[in-house]
Amino acid sequence: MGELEGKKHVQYIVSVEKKKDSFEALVIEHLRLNGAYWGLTTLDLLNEIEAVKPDEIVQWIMQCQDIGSGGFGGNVGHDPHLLYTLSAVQVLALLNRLDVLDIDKVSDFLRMIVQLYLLVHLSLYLDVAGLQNEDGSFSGDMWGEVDTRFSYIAICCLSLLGQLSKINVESTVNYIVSCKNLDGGFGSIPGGESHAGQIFCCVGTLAITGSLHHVDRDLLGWWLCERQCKDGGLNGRPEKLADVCYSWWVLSSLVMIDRVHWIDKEKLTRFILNCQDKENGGISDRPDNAVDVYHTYFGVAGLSLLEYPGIKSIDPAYALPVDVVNRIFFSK
Ligand code: BD6
Ligand code: ZN
Repeated sequence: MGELEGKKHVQYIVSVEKKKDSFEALVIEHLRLNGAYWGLTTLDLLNEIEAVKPDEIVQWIMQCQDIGSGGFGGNVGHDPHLLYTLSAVQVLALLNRLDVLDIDKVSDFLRMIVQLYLLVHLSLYLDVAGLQNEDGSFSGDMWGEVDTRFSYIAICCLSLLGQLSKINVESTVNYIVSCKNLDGGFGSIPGGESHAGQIFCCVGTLAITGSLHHVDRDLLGWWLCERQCKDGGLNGRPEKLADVCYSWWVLSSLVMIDRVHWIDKEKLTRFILNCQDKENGGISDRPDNAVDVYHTYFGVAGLSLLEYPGIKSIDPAYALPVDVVNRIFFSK
């Protein structure tokens, strides 16, 4: 089995950061704040956060904030969105610079979005019978695949900011529980198909709020470990190909419910290592494909959960290095 090319991955991340006018940089322009989170967390997990200048990053992040609402956009001048607000909070936590935030302003933005979302969801809920198909399933199209992600983002950010009391945690937990399926998994809406990404969001929300007793650990653990394919990699739902990023979505959930020993760790480690570009650094979704920062991060994060030597431990619920999470919660 090949080894982890940690140094090459660090070079790759730093080079993407510098090539601001390359094709890849253009494609991810609207995702830059997410890219910063993926890239910087990878560097930190590999013990190389010194490869970047924190002050410049903090300054740029604060330029992505929408002054009116308090939320963050994906880049300077972009509309604020929950997704980028989470990345901003995570990167500032990583750099130990949460102090630059006006915490009330950011948490008011989160509260407003959550309330708006619950309102929309509730009115759709009343209409739900009209969306039921003949086979009893629900058509979720009009909601998209975003619901349980919103719950996770709000809970994760507010918890990191020490502001969980700003929203109704109980109703958020109840909503998550209503998305639980008979197979033990979770979907994006009540009745939505189980999907590893949504399972992470739901289990993560329950873990952060101390509500994991709502999970049937054996049933969900069974569904999750069934995600391991013959090639050792994990897929996101039945019949799909293995993909490095699901090493994170599936494994983090398994760790949170204490069932990670149900998968073949060695085969999965080999699958992730086989997705490395050994010459130029970076990790791809599956062997021989082109690398990107997203899969590089989730590959390294997956290896961290597999306790690969030389990588820092990552917290499965907050998706931040364990030492960062401990600093936030235990050393104030
Ligand atoms: C998320 C994660 C946690 C909380 C809330 C969230 N909302 C959205 C996400 C997932 C987000 C992320 O990882 N943030 O850190 N994903 C993306 O930004 C990717 C970007 C991307 C686009 C195209 C190719 C590669 C990466 N994204 C928008 C996706 O849809 C990816 C696409 C993909 C990756 N590999 C194969 N396809 N899919 C994805 O993130 O799936 C996991 C998922 C799905 C639903 C809910 C949560 C996680
Ligand atoms: Zn992927």
